[in-house]
Amino acid sequence: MPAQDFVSPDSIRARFSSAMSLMYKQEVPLYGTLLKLVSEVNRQVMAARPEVAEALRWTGEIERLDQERHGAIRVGSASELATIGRLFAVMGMHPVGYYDLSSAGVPVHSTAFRPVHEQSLHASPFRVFTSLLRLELIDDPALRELAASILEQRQIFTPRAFQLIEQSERDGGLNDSDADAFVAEALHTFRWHHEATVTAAQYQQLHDQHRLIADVVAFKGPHINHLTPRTLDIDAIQLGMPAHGIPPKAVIEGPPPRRHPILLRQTSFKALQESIAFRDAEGSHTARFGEIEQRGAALTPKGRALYDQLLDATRDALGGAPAESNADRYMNLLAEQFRAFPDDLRQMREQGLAYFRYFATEKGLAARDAAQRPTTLDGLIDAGHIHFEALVYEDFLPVSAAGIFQSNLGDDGQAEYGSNANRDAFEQALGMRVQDELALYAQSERRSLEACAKALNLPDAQLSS
Ligand code: OOG
Ligand code: NI
Repeated sequence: MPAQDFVSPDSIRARFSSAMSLMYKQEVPLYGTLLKLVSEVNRQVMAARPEVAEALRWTGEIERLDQERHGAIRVGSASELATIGRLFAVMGMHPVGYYDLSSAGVPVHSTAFRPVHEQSLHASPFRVFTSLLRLELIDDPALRELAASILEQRQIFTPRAFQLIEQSERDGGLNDSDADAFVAEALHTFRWHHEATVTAAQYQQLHDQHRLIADVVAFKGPHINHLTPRTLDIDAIQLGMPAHGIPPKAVIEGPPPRRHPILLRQTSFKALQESIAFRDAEGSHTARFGEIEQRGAALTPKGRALYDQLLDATRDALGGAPAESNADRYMNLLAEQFRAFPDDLRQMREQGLAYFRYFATEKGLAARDAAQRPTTLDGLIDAGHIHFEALVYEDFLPVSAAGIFQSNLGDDGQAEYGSNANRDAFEQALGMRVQDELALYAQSERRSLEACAKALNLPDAQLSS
């Protein structure tokens, strides 16, 4: 088949993202309520703070805001992870970053499957935070055996999904109707199943070891456990949730409120209790929850080191994990520590704390052939020939992710696994390397400078940041 008949992976991802959203709205009606609350708040923010809307227009994010969502799944074995990787690749989603959550008491390690180029992110920013259960961290050998043998017997992909993945890999893409078929088949992998694959007693055994283990092992597939919209004001959402009958977790994960948001702030609400048909009895399980995120600037290694240092200092000062009882004190300590992180885009740029996108302005374009004009990036910025905006953070944060996991697993009985980061083992299971997110941000920034140089008729080298 000629390649021009293939639909782009971006388009397959966009179709998949909206199909997932539709499915999740039907499965978890509260998600629909949340979407309404988020779009209401986003509209209010853009009306009240024109500078926020203006920044979103420069970067084009205003167009992707309503499309914006991430989801999360947990898989049980290396072969499931490897096939998930191939399935996501069909829709242009690649593994970025490695997250070790064992140090926070969750026996998984994870990556985010996401588009990597800014144009693809713009077309459809959908991402899936994907965790692999680490059976090797279960200390009871009999239970480990049981879990492994149950997982071995399940098949989380439909035969037609396998065929279409292979076809896409072989031919280099899918045509329009095959793409639709692929989306429909892929959706099955992420559905909720009312029937468990285990008896009530087996479920209890797995659950007693760790709730997460039961969630991964006892079911037919890696049900999507949340879909997260992006808000422009997470504090307003946190405050507004109770009035909508949605009880939020105790604290917002990530950095404190700022004029210029950095990285990622997240909050969530508790899992739903769902009735389950075990093989021998009726019962219940909690797995699925709601989450909201606010995204800000991607940080350079220097900025990220400062963020990690300030977050650690906050937790040290608190003397424990943030919870209901110390939520106010935690948020105050966080705000206090983060005074050391400049809340000003110019300073963040001058100090090399964040990545940026650069744009040639009307004024710059008008002076394109002028004999006299500034020749350095700083000079062009000062003269108003180049405008810059923060590059948005597209990834996740390990401490925050652990907080989201914990809030939905219950604060009781936190397990201890020590620190067990093992990126090599994860990549071996996945069958490929995960990409370095910092390199992706640096490339994206570089491309925007190259585009400016071209638009302004300047030699590239002149605009090295
Ligand atoms: C994933 C929790 C982490 C995030 O956005 O950081 C997460 C899970 O519960 O499977 O979703
Ligand atoms: Ni999430």
